Amino acid sequence: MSELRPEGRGSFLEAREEHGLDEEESYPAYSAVAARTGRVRKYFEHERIRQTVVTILIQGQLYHSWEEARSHSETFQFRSRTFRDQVFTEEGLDRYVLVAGKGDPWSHRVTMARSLLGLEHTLEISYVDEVISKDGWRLVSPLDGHEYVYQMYLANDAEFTGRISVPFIWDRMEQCIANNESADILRMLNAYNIAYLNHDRAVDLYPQKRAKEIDGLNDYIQDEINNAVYKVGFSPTQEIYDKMLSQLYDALENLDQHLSTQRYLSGPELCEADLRLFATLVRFDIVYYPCLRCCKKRLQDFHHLWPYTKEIYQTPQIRPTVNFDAIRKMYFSLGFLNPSLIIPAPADIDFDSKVTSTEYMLYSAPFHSP
Ligand SMILES: N[C@@H](CCC(=O)N[C@@H](CS)C(=O)NCC(=O)O)C(=O)O
Repeated sequence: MSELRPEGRGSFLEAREEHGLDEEESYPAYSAVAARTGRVRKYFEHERIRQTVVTILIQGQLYHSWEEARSHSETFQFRSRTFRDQVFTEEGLDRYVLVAGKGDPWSHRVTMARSLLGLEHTLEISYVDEVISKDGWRLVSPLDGHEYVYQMYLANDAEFTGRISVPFIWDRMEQCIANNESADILRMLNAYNIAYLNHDRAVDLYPQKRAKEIDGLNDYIQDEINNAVYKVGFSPTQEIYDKMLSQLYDALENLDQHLSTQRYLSGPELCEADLRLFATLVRFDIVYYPCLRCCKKRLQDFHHLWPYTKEIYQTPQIRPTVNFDAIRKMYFSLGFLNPSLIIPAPADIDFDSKVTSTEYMLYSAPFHSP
């Protein structure tokens, strides 16, 4: 654990500085949207970023490109708003719907928790299309009369300014978004399960006695892994790319080492941080390697991370939450990353292969019968 830098956000902030993003904005999955300062503006003037398709709302109006948004006003301030209501009380979850994407890693954290905690019949889910449309995410089936996600953001505030992201919790009673932060939703689902359903605490993704450690791991993984793959993929220059790539692989090596002595990130039990790491790892060789140029080494070539990923994948509640087709379609349909829009054939990667006895030895803690 000593190798991990739970509080060490230094390299991340430095990278943001170079990418021209400021401290508060989390790096969005595939639309670089943050223009609050001249420095940020300079970043968006870079040719590669200008071509990035961005669907955002500014004072209730939908824009489809960064340039179009800029035309709104030379001096507009873009501050993406988040909704962070703490919901899920003893009244139950009937009034809520989870809106999620099947290919999206931020949604995946939440859908995995929903499945592991056995809440599939307790919390309704509504998916968005696998591929994002010109007007942002569209719901597979309209929800409370809304066809597009941006309409739901406007239900909260007709003058909404911000990104139109999934996942989020839709409150059917209030007809508004209660929370659109995946980290909160994951935590709230676990808390709900502990408080009202799972009294024997058979599954607890955030045990109080390990809370501090898990918080540190979450920070580290968010910065150095979850967001880092996008920092590599969206690097506007060779120099930044080289640096981001080397930081990403340092962190992967670090975690690989960390998992050489324990089964999961914080010990013998799966926790929140494992789900957050897994969401990136399971996508790594499928899309981040070919599409975001995270190609120094495949995930399959890591001694510990690979069997760790396979083991989590093979957990019966997790496997159905992974949709490789949706993952490939989502990323390879992004024109600024893949101008031809040709979706490559699926890579021949066997996530179901049994963790071998060599891997078993390397990946030290007992988990499969050898
Ligand atoms: N803070 C959010 C970020 C979620 C996020 O970046 N979602 C992506 C999913 S691919 C999205 O909807 N992006 C659309 C956009 O930013 O325009 C969370 O973790 O819940």
